[in-house]
Amino acid sequence: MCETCGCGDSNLVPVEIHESLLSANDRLAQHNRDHFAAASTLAINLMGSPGCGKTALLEATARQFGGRRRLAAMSGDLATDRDALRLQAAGIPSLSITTGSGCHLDADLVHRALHDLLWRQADLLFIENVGNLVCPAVYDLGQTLNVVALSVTEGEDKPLKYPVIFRKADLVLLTKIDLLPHLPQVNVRAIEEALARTMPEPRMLKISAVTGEGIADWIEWLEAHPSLRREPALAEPV
Ligand SMILES: Nc1nc2c(ncn2[C@@H]2O[C@H](COP(=O)(O)OP(=O)(O)OP(=O)(O)O)[C@@H](O)[C@H]2O)c(=O)[nH]1
Ligand SMILES: [Mg+2]
Repeated sequence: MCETCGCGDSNLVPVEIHESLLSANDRLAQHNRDHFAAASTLAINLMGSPGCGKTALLEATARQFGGRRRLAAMSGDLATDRDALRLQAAGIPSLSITTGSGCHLDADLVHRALHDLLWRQADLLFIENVGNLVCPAVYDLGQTLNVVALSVTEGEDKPLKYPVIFRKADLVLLTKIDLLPHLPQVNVRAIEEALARTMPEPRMLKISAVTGEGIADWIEWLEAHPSLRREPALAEPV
């Protein structure tokens, strides 16, 4: 049961308390946003179901950048720091935000993590949210971009069934496309149609963290963002 957003049982959190929690969160999110702007760091809230490939995407992202951009990451995880360790091994300064029973990150958790992570020099800060298609969509973290990863095995109807998170997404990454040859029943066109009915400005890229297909397009999309520092920070791969 989620005590903050009441996702487990909405009767347990009165509406007025829920709204006041959200407005407190929004104030802190703005504070985080000010920090990101002052440091010229593009912050990305990466969301998606458990196991959809968020950490694998970030590992592939680090490989593709090859040190041309400074990256940093924080990973929301109920009980382990495994994702942060994977990202550190991939060369991304990272820390874990352990949420215990919490099913999402909030602005306060991110703000506290900002004090413990060397992120100010980073061009891009990836905030890997807790694997969940519901609550992460509700809590502003101060990010500039919302990216949702959706793997090919989750079902074509997920944008229709979980519309809030897809409505807020600036980009959807269809992950694990290397599996498609083994999944004749998966209809990518139906996923695109569901996104077209959900996202105000539908935008989807197909990627595989395993083969690297589509990762260059994802990097190109990030590089095109107007608030990303124009000159890549580092000349040589690390
Ligand atoms: N075939 C294939 N498998 C992938 C791909 N990306 C991730 N996986 C596998 O999917 C599983 C989950 O990947 P993760 O990167 O841990 O997923 P996640 O979304 O970070 O998971 P949580 O943080 O636990 O929510 C692992 O076994 C990965 O090896 C991909 O592009 N293709
Ligand atoms: Mg992960």
